[in-house]
Amino acid sequence: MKKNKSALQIARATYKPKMPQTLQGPVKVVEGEKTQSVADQEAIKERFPNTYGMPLVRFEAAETKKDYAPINVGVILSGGQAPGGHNVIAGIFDGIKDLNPASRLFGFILGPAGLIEHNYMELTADIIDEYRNTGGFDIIGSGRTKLETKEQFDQGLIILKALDIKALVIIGGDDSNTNACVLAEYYASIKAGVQVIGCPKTIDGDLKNVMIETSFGFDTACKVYSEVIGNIQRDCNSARKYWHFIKLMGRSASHIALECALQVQPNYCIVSEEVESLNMSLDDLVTDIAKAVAKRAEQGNNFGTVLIPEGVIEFIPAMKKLIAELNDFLASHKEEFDLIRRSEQRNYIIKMLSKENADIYASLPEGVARQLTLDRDPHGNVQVSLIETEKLLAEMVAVKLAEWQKEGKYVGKFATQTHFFGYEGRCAAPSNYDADYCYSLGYTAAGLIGFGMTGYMSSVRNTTAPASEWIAGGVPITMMMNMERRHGEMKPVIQKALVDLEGAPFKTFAAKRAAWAIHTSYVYPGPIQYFGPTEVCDQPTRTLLLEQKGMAAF
Ligand code: FBP
Repeated sequence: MKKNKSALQIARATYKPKMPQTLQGPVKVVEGEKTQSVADQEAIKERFPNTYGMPLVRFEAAETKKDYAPINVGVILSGGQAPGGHNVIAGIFDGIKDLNPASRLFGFILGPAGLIEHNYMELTADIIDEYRNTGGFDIIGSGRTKLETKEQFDQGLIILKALDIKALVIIGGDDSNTNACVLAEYYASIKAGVQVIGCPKTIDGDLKNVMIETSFGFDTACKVYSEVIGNIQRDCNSARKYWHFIKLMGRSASHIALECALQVQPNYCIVSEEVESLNMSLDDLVTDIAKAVAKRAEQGNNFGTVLIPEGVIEFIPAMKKLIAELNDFLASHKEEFDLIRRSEQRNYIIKMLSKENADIYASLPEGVARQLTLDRDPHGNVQVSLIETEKLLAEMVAVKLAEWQKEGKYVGKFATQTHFFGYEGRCAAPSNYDADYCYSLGYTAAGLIGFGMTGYMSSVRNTTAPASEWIAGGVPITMMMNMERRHGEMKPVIQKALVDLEGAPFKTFAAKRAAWAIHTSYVYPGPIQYFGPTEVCDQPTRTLLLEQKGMAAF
């Protein structure tokens, strides 16, 4: 066995990602309808005069291969890791080599900062081969530097020109692709001669729309979390003594929690979007969970599982207001706050907040109150992954049950375990779905480059069908945009896809959850399988199946 490599890694390196039939030979581009942004058309058009209104494009098989000149391409991994990133890069590499074997690929190191700081490496065949079908972004690293100012774009152009790079692929989430679009527009406006193409990445699953079925990494991450939740469910059904409160990553949308719920059938799953739409308070949420615990206790079942999306705190309307005031306050008083003695910080914040928010802040357990004042991310947001919502809810449910016990309304035992699953899934070896999807996204990006496109996102659709039937093409990024207030200013941004409460995934969950709450209906998905029968190895997520085939698919 090779040093530093597991047997699975060695076997997996030889996996050949499945691809759409159309990409397996010469292709031509077929133009579809001209596009419009999803909202605020006039405002978006005004800001993107060179890249607005372009048509959808689709690749179709051609009789003969066009002649392509060799091209140098740059690639950036932006934001949080997501399984499959290395296959996107492998797909780009193979794609541009197929255009012309003299083409070259350069990776910018540690995210957008690599472009600005001129930190790069050439990605040659031997390097690419080491990373095929592996998880992680370690081939070139990733970072969260925002690429948004003209100075940064000009600085980037210096190195792009020096390396004779004519196209740049940015692999990122909604914010990074918004920035890719702004960069594409800017380079087009100054006739820089550099195309910019985006690729949809994020385990959170919230970069999707009519033309982008899913962001890569969502499939693998959810399968990893579901495996572990399944194991916990089997443990809790064996010992029958704990309630497990499990927080799952997903900064804002609840797609991950919902997908895991559909896979494992827990006793309770919070969907943040529903919490907001019902205008629930923290106490409402705690009461609802406590009721589920009490009902199971009536049948002698003092165990269960509760899934918690990490972003829930910001969807509780009262907490959202509190966090907004805290964000504004800390943005202007951070230095003063840091000088206050740790033991006094809580009282200091209570004094500084409006009465309504101060009352809520004062009612929070010490730990969570502190976590709400921790450093913000580069976008000025609370880092929700640092807030221990799972502990907060477990503690508050315990208090509620103790009150009910005194009043004679609850008889049972309530012992808890808390967990947070996030980083465990972000760099897992990509499932077959992600390995195939990512390779096709990368190969498609190379095709878009070959046909001279800019301001497009690589799109691979129809992915619940066998890979040979997938549809590859490009979507103008401006099509996904609307105007939103960011830091007090209206900005064009890609619309984030939250859980649709009218959609089949949520409706299916809503139809089943009452039964899952009372009965022990756990499903144990087991680990991702990379080799074996297709019904075991090539299943897309429940979310995608339900979205494409309706509730009957469950
Ligand atoms: P992206 O949106 O950049 O893909 O990252 C998503 C995510 O994994 C969230 O689920 C999580 O809240 C956040 O990143 C954690 O960020 P960090 O890696 O900076 O701790």
